[in-house]
Amino acid sequence: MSGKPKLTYPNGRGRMESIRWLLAAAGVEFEEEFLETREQYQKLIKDGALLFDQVPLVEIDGMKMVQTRAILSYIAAKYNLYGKDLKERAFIDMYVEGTADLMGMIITFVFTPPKERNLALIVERATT
Ligand SMILES: N[C@@H](CCC(=O)N[C@@H](CS)C(=O)NCC(=O)O)C(=O)O
Repeated sequence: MSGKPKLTYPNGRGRMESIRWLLAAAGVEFEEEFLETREQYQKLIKDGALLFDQVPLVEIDGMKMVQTRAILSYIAAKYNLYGKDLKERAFIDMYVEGTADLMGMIITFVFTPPKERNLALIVERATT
């Protein structure tokens, strides 16, 4: 083991992308394992690596961390990127929750029939 955090996720941006950005902003190098088969994913579950049977999985400081926002909070706090005081942290949390809502809208959009999609609302939320 190299000591670098190890990120496990399918080969795509998805929920792992904000974690990659945060590590990059903190100047931390990391390794990645891309899940390409169902068997890889099932092995992680069988080995007890996924607390809620979901990825992203980030192995860091001896922990197998899941849940995107918990991972982000840990990395942000560890590398002093989580505000200088409680109020700044509150604003960071509000921003994180707002962007998570936006991400939810985008994910829902993909699975909504084309005639029912409201792209204008997503663009408005993303830009204002
Ligand atoms: N609340 C979790 C949601 C994680 C999640 O939905 N992960 C998806 C991939 S993006 C997953 O593992 N799906 C497989 C499953 O739920 O069986 C987080 O924020 O990390």
